[in-house]
Amino acid sequence: MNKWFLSTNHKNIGTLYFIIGFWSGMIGLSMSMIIRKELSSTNSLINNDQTYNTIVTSHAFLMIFFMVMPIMIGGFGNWLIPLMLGAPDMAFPRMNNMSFWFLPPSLTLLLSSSLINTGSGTGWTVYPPLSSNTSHAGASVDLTIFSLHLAGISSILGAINFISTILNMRMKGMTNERLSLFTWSVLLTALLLLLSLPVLAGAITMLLTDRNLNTSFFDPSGGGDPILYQHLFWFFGHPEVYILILPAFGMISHIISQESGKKETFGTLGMIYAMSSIGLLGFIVWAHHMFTVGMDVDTRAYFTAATMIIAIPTGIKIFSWMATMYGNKLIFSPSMLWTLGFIFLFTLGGLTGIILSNSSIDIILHDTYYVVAHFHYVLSMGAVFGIMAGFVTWYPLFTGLTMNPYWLKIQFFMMFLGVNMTFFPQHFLGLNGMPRRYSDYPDAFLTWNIFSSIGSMISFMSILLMIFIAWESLSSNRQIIFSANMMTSIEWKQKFPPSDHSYEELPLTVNK
Ligand code: HAS
Ligand code: CU
Repeated sequence: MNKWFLSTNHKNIGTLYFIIGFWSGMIGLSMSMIIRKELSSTNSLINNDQTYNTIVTSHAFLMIFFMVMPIMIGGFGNWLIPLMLGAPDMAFPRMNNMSFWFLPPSLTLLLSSSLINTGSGTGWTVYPPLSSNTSHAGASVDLTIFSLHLAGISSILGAINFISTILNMRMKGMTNERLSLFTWSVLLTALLLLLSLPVLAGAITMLLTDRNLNTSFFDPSGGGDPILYQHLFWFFGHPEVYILILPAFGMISHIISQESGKKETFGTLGMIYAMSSIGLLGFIVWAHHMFTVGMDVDTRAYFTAATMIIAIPTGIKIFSWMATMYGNKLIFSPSMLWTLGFIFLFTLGGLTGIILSNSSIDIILHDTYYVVAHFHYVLSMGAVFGIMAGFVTWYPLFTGLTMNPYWLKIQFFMMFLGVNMTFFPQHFLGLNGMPRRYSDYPDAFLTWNIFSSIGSMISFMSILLMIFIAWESLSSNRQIIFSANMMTSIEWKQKFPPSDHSYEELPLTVNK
């Protein structure tokens, strides 16, 4: 029992993160299926719009804070970063344990908030006045706020741990340019977390005192301003979306170089600068989420321009990945399929982001399904495809077992079909003016909604197939016989005699 509850081992803690991420992902997935069922016909299924909005809100929180972040940073980060650095463990192993164990109570608070009073039908942005005590009386929103406090503390501690580990615990000769790209991506993600989460914590704490202690930070009748909340939220919220994608960028770089015969990623230094600029620019574009609040035209021009500039470093990444693959015979392994899917669909989502960054266009597209389509392409097909790519790639390292590659390929194509069927039509719905966060719509939107709901069922079944594949692998206990990834350090040293570059190979070994 102590092995899990009191663990200070980065691999065990990583496994715990995978488990909670998977668990929350299943709850988030079930909620998305309820959403799609509600929207699959013009009748009402739930018969309560507040409940519908509460489900939408919980779905977002679960997927962002309890699925993507724990799996990418907590799971892959904990498992791989110490190995890639050649470090014995994380810098602060007991704090690592604490970061993890803040999450179950945080998850409990989030889920409880839906079970009492009205639930939090505020959306993940928790904007006042909708989230104030006038529109959301009762304790639901307060519990949501406490949940975010805990998840925030967990992430800040985790971020401090990763930054300390990456800066201080490298093996000899590991200079900044030699750090692996996944390590760089997690370092930058941790910096983003450290700088943005306290702002969210401040905003929701001000909301908490507005709700309970009669302050009026966001209440005009007391001299406050609800727009202030939006600024504070998005100063966190925009860096947050890059927090969700940067570790996937890092994993994709590794997988491409791995699948290209261990060729080094094209333009490694450029990749480092690209990720750093994305991180930096991520802090100065937040108001593209609030073009409709009545900003003056100069401010809108600035935020449009600043936002568009992010296409440049992102383009550098996309084209460098393609340049790494260029000249290879492409082998369509499950890892490679997920990676190619990632590049294609993330780019699609990125391009609709550029369209939304035009403030004049955003005035009509804001709060429509076009935005929903955009962020599901970068998240459900960007972040989640990155997770799937990482999972099928490193599963043998984590477990010593193999999964059935043919089934994995079927699973990929099934999910590829499912997510595209779900989210591509949402561009059309958005362009035609269907708003987000409503449980009903005019009949004109019915066809594409049915299409979308069918797509979501295909994705759902593909996830069931994934679970079956993992179960089959675990229960048949099919041990990996030999793979480069599974060589011991000694085997590595025999195969690759020590030279200036031998350390580059070491991070891929298993510490036996
Ligand atoms: Fe976004 C809303 C703009 C990337 C996630 N985004 C969201 C929301 C989420 C989200 C969750 O400006 C909704 C939040 C909510 O609940 O309200 N986003 C962008 C831009 C980028 C971008 C410009 N988003 C992401 C990533 C996310 C994410 C990554 C998570 C993983 N996003 C917006 C805007 C809104 C928005 C508006 C607000 C909309 C509204 O009204 O609410 C960029 O980082 C994307 C860069 C990537 C590419 C693709 C690869 C680049 C290549 C280079 C060549 C391309 C060029 C562009 C030169 C651009 C291949 C040419 C342009 C053409 C159209 C061809
Ligand atoms: Cu943004």
